[in-house]
Amino acid sequence: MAGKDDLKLLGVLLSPFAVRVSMALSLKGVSYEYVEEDLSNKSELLLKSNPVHKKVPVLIHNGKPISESLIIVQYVDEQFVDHSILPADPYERSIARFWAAYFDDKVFPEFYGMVKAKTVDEREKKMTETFAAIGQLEEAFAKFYEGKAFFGGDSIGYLDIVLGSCLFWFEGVRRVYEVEIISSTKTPLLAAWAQRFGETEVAKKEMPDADKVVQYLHNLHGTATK
Ligand SMILES: N[C@@H](CCC(=O)N[C@@H](CS)C(=O)NCC(=O)O)C(=O)O
Repeated sequence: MAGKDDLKLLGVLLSPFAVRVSMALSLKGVSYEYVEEDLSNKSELLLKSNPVHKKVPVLIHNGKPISESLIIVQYVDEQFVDHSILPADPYERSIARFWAAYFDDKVFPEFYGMVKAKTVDEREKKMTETFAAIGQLEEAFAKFYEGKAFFGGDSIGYLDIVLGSCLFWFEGVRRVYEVEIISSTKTPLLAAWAQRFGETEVAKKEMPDADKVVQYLHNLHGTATK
């Protein structure tokens, strides 16, 4: 990396969206300053950098802010050429983008709805919807990626980062609710992928501890930490 790059990442520890950006920068071997935001008291820098959504992550590159994790990861890939994150082939790239958007539009909202659910009935409904949504991803893996170690091929790429950034949340939810979002029985291809993903250097370095999610869930629902 040229010495001229000044990179600042605004994030919060438990944001899988911010973790995506850390993972992308880590894959590229790019150094950056991480700034932990307080979402109950957002900084002027965050409000000024992402005035539309006022959300993390924001990557500020040489003073210029970029928002929305999927867009930031693509930006990082285009800006820093070492270790491509998106596939080179335009069709494969479109497939990776399709499933990344699918994850954010369909899987994550159901999953987060389950996390936030206030009643058992609501949680079970959201759980069923999460399973249905993740089932489509299992089918996508079989159709487009079977035989590959990662969505990115031999090494992790765009879709790996998008899905992989949520694995610590899935683990936290497993510990608290005893529900496996990705399991060897229902989604065997994704379960094997998740195992491989967890063993990568990037995951070991950038994935927050699932204990933090456990703590968050207990605080959210006012229950004692086990
Ligand atoms: N689509 C956004 C989602 C980002 C997002 O939801 N960020 C949350 C933290 S995980 C946030 O900043 N929430 C603050 C708020 O909603 O006010 C992305 O991919 O970057």
